[in-house]
Amino acid sequence: MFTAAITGTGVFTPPEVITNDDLVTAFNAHADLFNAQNAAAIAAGVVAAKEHSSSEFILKASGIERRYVMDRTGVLDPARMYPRLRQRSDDEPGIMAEMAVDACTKALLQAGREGAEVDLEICAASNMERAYPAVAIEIQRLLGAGGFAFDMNVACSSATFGIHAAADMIRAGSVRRALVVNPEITSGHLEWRDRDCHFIFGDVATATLIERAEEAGQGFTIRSTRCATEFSNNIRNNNGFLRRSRPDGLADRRDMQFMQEGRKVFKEVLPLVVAHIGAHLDADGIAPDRLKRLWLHQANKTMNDFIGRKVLGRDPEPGEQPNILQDYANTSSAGSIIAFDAFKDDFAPGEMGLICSFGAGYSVGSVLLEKF
Ligand code: CO8
Repeated sequence: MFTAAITGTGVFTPPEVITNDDLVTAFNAHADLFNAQNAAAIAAGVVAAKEHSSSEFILKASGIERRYVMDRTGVLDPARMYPRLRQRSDDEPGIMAEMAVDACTKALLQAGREGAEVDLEICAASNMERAYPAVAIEIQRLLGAGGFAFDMNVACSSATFGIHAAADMIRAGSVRRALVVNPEITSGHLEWRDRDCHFIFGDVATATLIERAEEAGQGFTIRSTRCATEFSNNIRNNNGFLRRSRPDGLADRRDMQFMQEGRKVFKEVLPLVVAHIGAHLDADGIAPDRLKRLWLHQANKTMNDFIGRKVLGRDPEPGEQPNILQDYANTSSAGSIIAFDAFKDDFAPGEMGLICSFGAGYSVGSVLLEKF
Protein backbone atom coordinates (compact mmCIF):
# COMPACT_ATOMS: atom_id res chain seq x y z
CA MET A 1 0.00 0.00 0.00
CA PHE A 2 1.12 3.54 -0.77
CA THR A 3 0.10 6.87 0.76
CA ALA A 4 -1.78 9.19 -1.63
CA ALA A 5 -0.96 12.91 -1.59
CA ILE A 6 -2.08 16.07 -3.34
CA THR A 7 1.07 17.73 -4.66
CA GLY A 8 -0.33 20.38 -7.02
CA THR A 9 -3.46 22.26 -7.97
CA GLY A 10 -4.30 24.57 -10.86
CA VAL A 11 -7.13 26.95 -11.74
CA PHE A 12 -8.13 28.16 -15.19
CA THR A 13 -10.13 31.40 -14.86
CA PRO A 14 -12.08 32.50 -17.97
CA PRO A 15 -11.25 35.95 -19.33
CA GLU A 16 -14.74 37.49 -19.13
CA VAL A 17 -16.53 38.78 -16.02
CA ILE A 18 -20.20 39.50 -15.37
CA THR A 19 -20.98 41.62 -12.31
CA ASN A 20 -24.33 41.43 -10.56
CA ASP A 21 -25.26 44.82 -12.03
CA ASP A 22 -24.39 43.65 -15.59
CA LEU A 23 -26.48 40.55 -15.05
CA VAL A 24 -29.49 42.35 -13.59
CA THR A 25 -29.51 44.98 -16.37
CA ALA A 26 -29.60 42.22 -19.02
CA PHE A 27 -32.17 40.13 -17.12
CA ASN A 28 -34.50 43.08 -16.59
CA ALA A 29 -34.30 44.01 -20.29
CA HIS A 30 -35.10 40.38 -21.11
CA ALA A 31 -38.06 40.39 -18.69
CA ASP A 32 -39.44 43.61 -20.25
CA LEU A 33 -39.05 42.11 -23.74
CA PHE A 34 -40.75 38.88 -22.66
CA ASN A 35 -43.62 40.75 -21.01
CA ALA A 36 -44.15 42.93 -24.10
CA GLN A 37 -44.06 39.92 -26.45
CA ASN A 38 -46.53 38.01 -24.26
CA ALA A 39 -48.72 40.94 -23.22
CA ALA A 40 -52.01 39.40 -24.40
CA ALA A 41 -51.34 36.01 -22.74
CA ILE A 42 -50.23 37.74 -19.54
CA ALA A 43 -53.39 39.90 -19.54
CA ALA A 44 -55.49 36.72 -20.07
CA GLY A 45 -53.76 35.06 -17.11
CA VAL A 46 -52.31 32.25 -19.28
CA VAL A 47 -48.65 33.28 -18.93
CA ALA A 48 -47.00 34.71 -15.80
CA ALA A 49 -45.26 38.06 -16.23
CA LYS A 50 -41.52 38.04 -15.43
CA GLU A 51 -40.52 40.12 -12.42
CA HIS A 52 -37.31 42.13 -12.28
CA SER A 53 -34.19 40.82 -10.58
CA SER A 54 -32.05 42.90 -8.20
CA SER A 55 -28.35 43.07 -7.30
CA GLU A 56 -29.25 43.66 -3.65
CA PHE A 57 -31.24 40.40 -3.52
CA ILE A 58 -28.44 38.42 -5.18
CA LEU A 59 -25.77 39.64 -2.76
CA LYS A 60 -27.98 39.15 0.30
CA ALA A 61 -29.32 35.70 -0.70
CA SER A 62 -26.04 34.22 -1.93
CA GLY A 63 -22.97 36.37 -1.18
CA ILE A 64 -22.11 36.37 -4.90
CA GLU A 65 -20.77 39.62 -6.42
CA ARG A 66 -19.58 38.52 -9.87
CA ARG A 67 -18.80 35.44 -11.97
CA TYR A 68 -16.42 34.47 -14.80
CA VAL A 69 -17.83 33.09 -18.05
CA MET A 70 -16.47 31.78 -21.35
CA ASP A 71 -18.69 34.26 -23.24
CA ARG A 72 -20.57 37.20 -21.81
CA THR A 73 -22.05 38.69 -24.99
CA GLY A 74 -24.52 35.84 -25.56
CA VAL A 75 -25.46 35.66 -21.87
CA LEU A 76 -26.08 39.42 -21.67
CA ASP A 77 -28.05 39.65 -24.94
CA PRO A 78 -31.68 40.09 -23.71
CA ALA A 79 -32.99 38.33 -26.81
CA ARG A 80 -30.70 35.30 -26.30
CA MET A 81 -29.55 34.77 -22.68
CA TYR A 82 -27.08 31.92 -23.14
CA PRO A 83 -23.41 31.83 -24.24
CA ARG A 84 -22.25 32.12 -27.83
CA LEU A 85 -19.40 29.63 -28.32
CA ARG A 86 -17.73 29.06 -31.68
CA GLN A 87 -18.13 25.75 -33.51
CA ARG A 88 -14.88 23.75 -33.29
CA SER A 89 -13.84 21.10 -35.77
CA ASP A 90 -13.43 17.55 -34.46
CA ASP A 91 -9.69 17.86 -35.13
CA GLU A 92 -9.07 20.70 -32.67
CA PRO A 93 -9.24 20.53 -28.88
CA GLY A 94 -12.75 20.78 -27.48
CA ILE A 95 -13.50 23.72 -25.18
CA MET A 96 -13.64 21.55 -22.02
CA ALA A 97 -10.31 19.92 -22.87
CA GLU A 98 -8.74 23.33 -23.56
CA MET A 99 -9.83 24.72 -20.17
CA ALA A 100 -8.80 21.47 -18.47
CA VAL A 101 -5.31 21.41 -19.98
CA ASP A 102 -4.63 24.95 -18.73
CA ALA A 103 -5.59 23.93 -15.15
CA CYS A 104 -3.65 20.63 -15.41
CA THR A 105 -0.52 22.40 -16.68
CA LYS A 106 -0.59 24.71 -13.63
CA ALA A 107 -1.05 21.75 -11.25
CA LEU A 108 1.85 19.87 -12.87
CA LEU A 109 4.07 22.96 -12.69
CA GLN A 110 3.33 23.38 -8.98
CA ALA A 111 4.42 19.79 -8.36
CA GLY A 112 7.41 19.93 -10.72
CA ARG A 113 5.93 17.14 -12.89
CA GLU A 114 5.30 16.64 -16.61
CA GLY A 115 2.24 15.30 -18.39
CA ALA A 116 4.13 12.17 -19.46
CA GLU A 117 4.54 11.20 -15.78
CA VAL A 118 0.77 10.95 -15.27
CA ASP A 119 -1.00 7.63 -15.83
CA LEU A 120 -4.62 8.50 -14.92
CA GLU A 121 -6.89 11.44 -15.84
CA ILE A 122 -10.38 11.69 -14.43
CA CYS A 123 -12.46 14.45 -16.01
CA ALA A 124 -15.00 14.99 -13.23
CA ALA A 125 -17.64 17.64 -13.92
CA SER A 126 -21.37 18.33 -13.77
CA ASN A 127 -21.86 18.14 -17.53
CA MET A 128 -19.86 16.86 -20.52
CA GLU A 129 -19.87 18.61 -23.88
CA ARG A 130 -20.34 15.27 -25.69
CA ALA A 131 -21.06 11.66 -24.88
CA TYR A 132 -17.90 10.13 -26.37
CA PRO A 133 -14.99 9.86 -26.84
CA ALA A 134 -14.47 10.72 -23.16
CA VAL A 135 -13.23 14.28 -22.64
CA ALA A 136 -10.68 12.80 -20.21
CA ILE A 137 -9.08 10.77 -23.03
CA GLU A 138 -8.72 13.92 -25.13
CA ILE A 139 -7.05 15.65 -22.15
CA GLN A 140 -4.76 12.61 -21.73
CA ARG A 141 -3.60 12.97 -25.34
CA LEU A 142 -3.14 16.76 -25.12
CA LEU A 143 -0.98 16.33 -22.00
CA GLY A 144 1.07 13.53 -23.55
CA ALA A 145 0.11 11.29 -20.63
CA GLY A 146 0.04 7.49 -20.62
CA GLY A 147 -2.16 4.99 -18.80
CA PHE A 148 -5.90 5.53 -19.00
CA ALA A 149 -8.60 8.17 -18.55
CA PHE A 150 -12.33 8.39 -17.98
CA ASP A 151 -15.16 10.87 -17.36
CA MET A 152 -17.35 10.96 -14.30
CA ASN A 153 -20.27 13.12 -13.21
CA VAL A 154 -21.46 13.63 -9.64
CA ALA A 155 -22.52 17.26 -10.22
CA CYS A 156 -21.14 19.58 -7.51
CA SER A 157 -19.36 16.70 -5.78
CA SER A 158 -17.46 15.52 -8.88
CA ALA A 159 -14.05 16.77 -7.71
CA THR A 160 -14.10 15.11 -4.28
CA PHE A 161 -15.55 11.88 -5.69
CA GLY A 162 -12.81 11.96 -8.36
CA ILE A 163 -10.13 12.50 -5.70
CA HIS A 164 -11.63 9.60 -3.69
CA ALA A 165 -11.39 7.26 -6.72
CA ALA A 166 -7.89 8.38 -7.72
CA ALA A 167 -6.54 8.22 -4.15
CA ASP A 168 -7.83 4.65 -3.75
CA MET A 169 -6.07 3.60 -6.97
CA ILE A 170 -2.84 5.26 -5.89
CA ARG A 171 -2.99 3.59 -2.46
CA ALA A 172 -3.57 0.21 -4.09
CA GLY A 173 -0.65 0.74 -6.48
CA SER A 174 -2.60 0.37 -9.77
CA VAL A 175 -1.88 4.03 -10.61
CA ARG A 176 1.22 6.09 -9.88
CA ARG A 177 0.11 9.66 -10.63
CA ALA A 178 -3.39 11.02 -11.33
CA LEU A 179 -4.96 14.28 -12.43
CA VAL A 180 -8.54 14.94 -11.38
CA VAL A 181 -9.76 17.82 -13.55
CA ASN A 182 -13.01 19.77 -13.33
CA PRO A 183 -13.82 21.91 -16.38
CA GLU A 184 -17.18 23.49 -15.55
CA ILE A 185 -19.00 25.45 -18.28
CA THR A 186 -22.04 25.99 -16.09
CA SER A 187 -23.08 28.94 -18.30
CA GLY A 188 -24.08 26.36 -20.93
CA HIS A 189 -26.71 24.68 -18.75
CA LEU A 190 -27.77 27.49 -16.41
CA GLU A 191 -31.20 29.00 -17.14
CA TRP A 192 -30.24 32.67 -17.40
CA ARG A 193 -33.90 33.59 -18.12
CA ASP A 194 -35.09 32.53 -14.63
CA ARG A 195 -34.52 35.15 -11.90
CA ASP A 196 -34.61 32.48 -9.16
CA CYS A 197 -31.31 31.01 -10.38
CA HIS A 198 -29.79 33.29 -13.03
CA PHE A 199 -27.15 34.63 -10.64
CA ILE A 200 -25.90 31.36 -9.17
CA PHE A 201 -23.19 29.96 -11.47
CA GLY A 202 -19.91 30.78 -13.19
CA ASP A 203 -17.38 29.00 -15.44
CA VAL A 204 -13.92 27.76 -14.40
CA ALA A 205 -11.66 24.69 -14.51
CA THR A 206 -9.64 23.22 -11.63
CA ALA A 207 -7.12 20.39 -11.54
CA THR A 208 -5.66 18.36 -8.67
CA LEU A 209 -2.51 16.25 -9.02
CA ILE A 210 -2.42 13.20 -6.77
CA GLU A 211 0.63 10.94 -6.43
CA ARG A 212 2.44 8.64 -4.04
CA ALA A 213 3.59 10.64 -1.02
CA GLU A 214 6.62 8.33 -0.95
CA GLU A 215 7.76 9.88 -4.27
CA ALA A 216 6.92 13.51 -3.51
CA GLY A 217 8.92 16.19 -1.71
CA GLN A 218 5.97 18.24 -0.46
CA GLY A 219 2.20 18.34 -0.46
CA PHE A 220 -0.82 17.22 1.50
CA THR A 221 -1.25 13.60 2.51
CA ILE A 222 -4.77 12.36 1.82
CA ARG A 223 -5.45 10.80 5.24
CA SER A 224 -8.89 9.61 4.19
CA THR A 225 -11.84 10.32 1.90
CA ARG A 226 -15.56 9.80 2.41
CA CYS A 227 -18.41 9.93 -0.14
CA ALA A 228 -22.18 9.61 0.27
CA THR A 229 -25.25 9.96 -1.97
CA GLU A 230 -28.99 10.11 -1.38
CA PHE A 231 -31.44 10.50 -4.28
CA SER A 232 -33.30 13.81 -4.61
CA ASN A 233 -35.12 15.58 -7.46
CA ASN A 234 -34.58 19.01 -5.89
CA ILE A 235 -31.66 19.76 -8.22
CA ARG A 236 -32.28 18.35 -11.67
CA ASN A 237 -31.61 18.76 -15.41
CA ASN A 238 -33.61 16.59 -17.84
CA ASN A 239 -31.50 17.23 -20.93
CA GLY A 240 -29.87 14.18 -22.47
CA PHE A 241 -29.51 11.93 -25.46
CA LEU A 242 -33.15 10.72 -25.41
CA ARG A 243 -34.40 14.26 -25.90
CA ARG A 244 -35.22 14.04 -29.63
CA SER A 245 -37.16 10.83 -29.05
CA ARG A 246 -39.62 12.48 -26.66
CA PRO A 247 -43.04 13.64 -27.92
CA ASP A 248 -42.05 17.32 -27.81
CA GLY A 249 -38.62 16.67 -29.28
CA LEU A 250 -36.36 19.71 -29.26
CA ALA A 251 -38.87 22.09 -27.63
CA ASP A 252 -37.34 24.84 -25.46
CA ARG A 253 -38.49 23.25 -22.21
CA ARG A 254 -37.53 24.76 -18.83
CA ASP A 255 -36.33 21.40 -17.52
CA MET A 256 -33.67 21.14 -20.23
CA GLN A 257 -31.58 23.52 -18.09
CA PHE A 258 -30.61 23.62 -14.40
CA MET A 259 -33.62 23.51 -12.09
CA GLN A 260 -33.70 23.54 -8.30
CA GLU A 261 -35.90 24.02 -5.27
CA GLY A 262 -33.35 26.29 -3.63
CA ARG A 263 -35.04 26.55 -0.22
CA LYS A 264 -35.47 22.77 0.06
CA VAL A 265 -31.86 22.18 -1.02
CA PHE A 266 -30.71 24.64 1.60
CA LYS A 267 -32.71 22.93 4.38
CA GLU A 268 -32.01 19.32 3.39
CA VAL A 269 -28.35 19.47 2.38
CA LEU A 270 -27.05 21.38 5.40
CA PRO A 271 -27.82 18.64 8.00
CA LEU A 272 -26.49 16.00 5.59
CA VAL A 273 -23.17 17.84 5.22
CA VAL A 274 -22.75 18.59 8.93
CA ALA A 275 -23.44 14.93 9.85
CA HIS A 276 -21.15 13.71 7.05
CA ILE A 277 -18.18 15.81 8.16
CA GLY A 278 -18.76 14.86 11.80
CA ALA A 279 -18.84 11.13 10.94
CA HIS A 280 -15.73 11.44 8.76
CA LEU A 281 -13.72 13.13 11.52
CA ASP A 282 -15.02 10.69 14.15
CA ALA A 283 -14.05 7.68 12.04
CA ASP A 284 -10.50 9.05 11.83
CA GLY A 285 -10.37 10.00 15.52
CA ILE A 286 -9.76 13.66 14.62
CA ALA A 287 -11.35 16.35 16.78
CA PRO A 288 -12.70 19.34 14.80
CA ASP A 289 -10.26 21.68 16.57
CA ARG A 290 -7.39 19.81 14.85
CA LEU A 291 -8.55 21.37 11.55
CA LYS A 292 -6.78 24.55 10.52
CA ARG A 293 -9.18 25.09 7.63
CA LEU A 294 -12.38 23.97 5.91
CA TRP A 295 -12.34 24.34 2.12
CA LEU A 296 -16.07 24.11 1.46
CA HIS A 297 -18.17 23.85 -1.67
CA GLN A 298 -18.93 27.37 -2.84
CA ALA A 299 -22.70 27.66 -3.32
CA ASN A 300 -23.93 30.12 -0.75
CA LYS A 301 -22.24 32.21 1.94
CA THR A 302 -24.95 31.67 4.56
CA MET A 303 -24.75 27.91 3.98
CA ASN A 304 -20.97 27.92 4.49
CA ASP A 305 -21.20 30.09 7.60
CA PHE A 306 -23.72 27.60 9.04
CA ILE A 307 -21.57 24.54 8.23
CA GLY A 308 -18.45 26.19 9.68
CA ARG A 309 -20.30 27.02 12.93
CA LYS A 310 -21.78 23.52 13.29
CA VAL A 311 -18.57 21.64 12.50
CA LEU A 312 -16.31 23.76 14.71
CA GLY A 313 -18.90 24.35 17.43
CA ARG A 314 -18.24 28.11 17.35
CA ASP A 315 -18.01 30.97 14.84
CA PRO A 316 -15.06 30.28 12.51
CA GLU A 317 -12.12 32.68 12.86
CA PRO A 318 -11.24 34.66 9.71
CA GLY A 319 -9.37 32.30 7.37
CA GLU A 320 -10.69 29.09 8.91
CA GLN A 321 -13.41 28.75 6.28
CA PRO A 322 -12.53 30.99 3.34
CA ASN A 323 -15.00 31.78 0.55
CA ILE A 324 -14.23 32.53 -3.08
CA LEU A 325 -17.86 32.54 -4.23
CA GLN A 326 -18.06 36.34 -4.09
CA ASP A 327 -15.68 36.43 -7.12
CA TYR A 328 -16.44 33.13 -8.92
CA ALA A 329 -20.08 32.37 -7.90
CA ASN A 330 -20.97 28.68 -7.67
CA THR A 331 -18.64 26.83 -10.07
CA SER A 332 -20.18 23.44 -9.24
CA SER A 333 -17.48 20.81 -8.60
CA ALA A 334 -14.60 23.30 -8.88
CA GLY A 335 -15.51 25.62 -5.98
CA SER A 336 -13.86 23.82 -3.06
CA ILE A 337 -10.73 23.23 -5.16
CA ILE A 338 -10.45 26.95 -6.05
CA ALA A 339 -10.64 27.67 -2.30
CA PHE A 340 -7.99 25.00 -1.58
CA ASP A 341 -5.73 26.35 -4.34
CA ALA A 342 -5.98 29.92 -3.04
CA PHE A 343 -5.71 29.17 0.70
CA LYS A 344 -3.23 26.36 1.31
CA ASP A 345 0.24 27.93 1.21
CA ASP A 346 0.33 28.90 4.90
CA PHE A 347 0.14 25.28 6.16
CA ALA A 348 3.02 23.92 8.26
CA PRO A 349 3.84 20.17 8.34
CA GLY A 350 1.36 18.27 10.53
CA GLU A 351 -1.46 20.82 10.11
CA MET A 352 -4.75 19.45 8.81
CA GLY A 353 -7.67 20.68 6.72
CA LEU A 354 -10.79 19.28 5.10
CA ILE A 355 -12.16 19.74 1.57
CA CYS A 356 -15.92 19.17 1.37
CA SER A 357 -18.29 19.47 -1.58
CA PHE A 358 -22.04 18.85 -1.79
CA GLY A 359 -24.90 19.28 -4.21
CA ALA A 360 -27.08 17.55 -6.76
CA GLY A 361 -27.75 13.87 -6.28
CA TYR A 362 -27.77 14.65 -3.36
CA SER A 363 -24.07 14.00 -2.98
CA VAL A 364 -21.45 14.86 -0.35
CA GLY A 365 -17.72 14.19 -0.59
CA SER A 366 -14.94 15.03 1.90
CA VAL A 367 -11.16 14.73 1.80
CA LEU A 368 -9.09 14.97 5.01
CA LEU A 369 -5.62 16.37 4.36
CA GLU A 370 -2.41 16.72 6.36
CA LYS A 371 0.50 18.90 5.23
CA PHE A 372 3.92 17.26 4.91
N1 CO8 B 1 -34.18 39.17 -7.57
C1 CO8 B 1 -35.12 39.60 -6.70
N2 CO8 B 1 -35.97 38.76 -6.03
C2 CO8 B 1 -35.83 37.43 -6.27
C3 CO8 B 1 -34.87 36.92 -7.16
C4 CO8 B 1 -34.02 37.85 -7.82
N3 CO8 B 1 -33.09 37.44 -8.66
N4 CO8 B 1 -34.96 35.58 -7.18
C5 CO8 B 1 -35.94 35.24 -6.34
N5 CO8 B 1 -36.49 36.35 -5.78
C6 CO8 B 1 -37.59 36.43 -4.81
C7 CO8 B 1 -38.42 35.16 -4.81
O1 CO8 B 1 -39.41 35.17 -5.80
C8 CO8 B 1 -39.00 35.18 -3.41
O2 CO8 B 1 -40.08 36.05 -3.38
P1 CO8 B 1 -41.36 35.71 -2.44
O3 CO8 B 1 -40.84 35.67 -1.04
O4 CO8 B 1 -42.30 36.83 -2.71
O5 CO8 B 1 -41.85 34.35 -2.89
C9 CO8 B 1 -37.89 35.81 -2.57
O6 CO8 B 1 -37.06 36.55 -3.50
C10 CO8 B 1 -37.04 34.78 -1.86
O7 CO8 B 1 -36.61 33.75 -2.80
P2 CO8 B 1 -35.99 32.40 -2.37
O8 CO8 B 1 -36.80 31.78 -1.30
O9 CO8 B 1 -35.72 31.58 -3.60
O10 CO8 B 1 -34.58 32.93 -1.79
P3 CO8 B 1 -33.55 32.22 -0.87
O11 CO8 B 1 -33.27 33.08 0.29
O12 CO8 B 1 -33.90 30.79 -0.62
O13 CO8 B 1 -32.23 32.24 -1.78
C11 CO8 B 1 -30.92 30.71 -3.12
C12 CO8 B 1 -32.21 31.55 -3.02
C13 CO8 B 1 -29.75 31.65 -3.13
C14 CO8 B 1 -30.99 29.92 -4.41
C15 CO8 B 1 -30.82 29.78 -1.89
O14 CO8 B 1 -32.04 29.10 -1.69
C16 CO8 B 1 -29.72 28.77 -2.00
O15 CO8 B 1 -28.56 29.09 -2.16
N6 CO8 B 1 -30.06 27.49 -1.85
C17 CO8 B 1 -29.10 26.40 -1.93
C18 CO8 B 1 -28.80 26.16 -3.33
C19 CO8 B 1 -27.70 25.18 -3.53
O16 CO8 B 1 -26.78 25.04 -2.78
N7 CO8 B 1 -27.82 24.46 -4.59
C20 CO8 B 1 -26.82 23.59 -5.00
C21 CO8 B 1 -26.91 23.64 -6.49
S1 CO8 B 1 -25.43 23.41 -7.26
C22 CO8 B 1 -25.27 21.75 -7.73
O17 CO8 B 1 -25.67 20.84 -7.11
C23 CO8 B 1 -24.62 21.51 -9.03
C24 CO8 B 1 -25.64 21.29 -10.07
C25 CO8 B 1 -24.97 21.18 -11.39
C26 CO8 B 1 -24.42 22.48 -11.91
C27 CO8 B 1 -25.44 23.22 -12.70
C28 CO8 B 1 -24.78 24.35 -13.46
C29 CO8 B 1 -25.77 25.19 -14.23
